[in-house]
Amino acid sequence: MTTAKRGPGAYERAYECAYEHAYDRDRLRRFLSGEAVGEGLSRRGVLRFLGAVTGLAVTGTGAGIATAASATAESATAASAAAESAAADPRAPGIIKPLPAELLTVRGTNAETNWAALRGTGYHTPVDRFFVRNHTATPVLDPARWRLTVWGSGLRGGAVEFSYADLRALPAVTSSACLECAGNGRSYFTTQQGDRVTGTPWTMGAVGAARWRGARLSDVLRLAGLSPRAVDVMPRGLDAAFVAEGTDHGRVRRPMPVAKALDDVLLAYEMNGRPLVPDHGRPVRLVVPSWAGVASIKWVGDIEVSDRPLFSPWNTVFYRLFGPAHPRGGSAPLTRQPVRSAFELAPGAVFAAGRGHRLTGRSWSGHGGIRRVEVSTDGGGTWRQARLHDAPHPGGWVRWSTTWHPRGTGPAHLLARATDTSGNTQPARSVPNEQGYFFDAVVRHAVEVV
Ligand SMILES: Nc1nc2c(c(=O)[nH]1)N[C@H]1C(S)=C(S)[C@@H](COP(=O)(O)O)O[C@H]1N2
Ligand SMILES: [Mo]
Repeated sequence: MTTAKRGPGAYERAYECAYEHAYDRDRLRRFLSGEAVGEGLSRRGVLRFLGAVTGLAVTGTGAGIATAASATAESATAASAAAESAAADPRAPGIIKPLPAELLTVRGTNAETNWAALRGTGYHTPVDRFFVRNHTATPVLDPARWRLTVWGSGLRGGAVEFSYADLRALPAVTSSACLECAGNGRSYFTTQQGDRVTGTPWTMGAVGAARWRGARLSDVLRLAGLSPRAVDVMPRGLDAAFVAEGTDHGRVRRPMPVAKALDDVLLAYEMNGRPLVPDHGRPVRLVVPSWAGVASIKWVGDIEVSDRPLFSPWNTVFYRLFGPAHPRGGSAPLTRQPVRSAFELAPGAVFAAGRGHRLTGRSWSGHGGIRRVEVSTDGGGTWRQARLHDAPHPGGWVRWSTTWHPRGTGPAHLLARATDTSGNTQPARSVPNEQGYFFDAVVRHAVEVV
């Protein structure tokens, strides 16, 4: 566990830091204009907030790391490549692959998979419809010139560099795993529960399963001279620094405990049997099975290995749960993804009354395989078990199906509720948090019977 690895002092510092970062822009503005008296953040706290942000943005420089300036130049190339591609398709700034509206829905710099486009596609999500979550823009990197630098106080010696050929020469491992954004389903906090949350308003399409192939992170760390004193491992992307609301958070990076890094994490160079495409991390990305997608750093350029706990905005300000239902100062950094389900249907799909329809969907969990899926076609009144088409597999999903004979016409709601092998079942209501992570409640999928 993350908590066991960190001293209580470090945790308190993280909580304090995150607490100071926890307020969204509106609340900060209201505070600064004197409106938010009694919300628990002092003016001195705000000054420290601003100082802490600057401190976070300048951490972690090491030998052989591309500068933010060069990453920006690469992003500019990506943006113009995206502008030239597929004139008829909707565009997302910085995404290179085509984004046909039947397959993907653009949300800012991101694109989510349309669930209806997964029907009949097999276990793995085809790359053409796999969701893209970019904090900035896809950089175009040349595998022949790419280097991975492993460095830090958690190594016995100095920094060690790996080329693409070096990684390819290591034993290759293949792993079928879901990759999912912690904010997947976020829009349902608002549309289904009336909660106000911030962030990309995903429906349920910020998830995919792929066959990943690459080197084990554990092999690379051992070759780099991992010290027994190492505690945390922090990979960092080569994409441009993430700047939001005037704060430069630096390049995307997120620490994980050494125990996870040595367990099942890959430095992947292939996805579904082909070299990674730029949007999904070419030439090399991390794949951190079962964990929030942000851990799976794309375009990795360096990995800091530390003998002390590491912090970045992605385990302090972001990817923790804040709000009245959570510990003051925020939850521990998010790791394993919750249980979720989706129908392979468009929102508002239309069904003919008086005949049978095969309903299909998928369920998944970061806490194990999926043991049971129940479906309700009467808005949650009665439930029946769906047929599972895949064996429960930790880190993966299961496909399922059931038959529905709608009688009356008019609007209806289809519900799917999964239970994982650890005993977690999707609740009727998800406990809200300010940034809208981990929506795990049963989605009420609106359809129409005619
Ligand atoms: N370097 C880098 N890595 C990154 C990100 C990013 O913006 N930059 N986004 C993260 C997030 S929040 C998610 S959910 C996954 C998305 O991976 P995908 O775009 O291949 O689907 O990548 C993660 N890795
Ligand atoms: Mo994400």
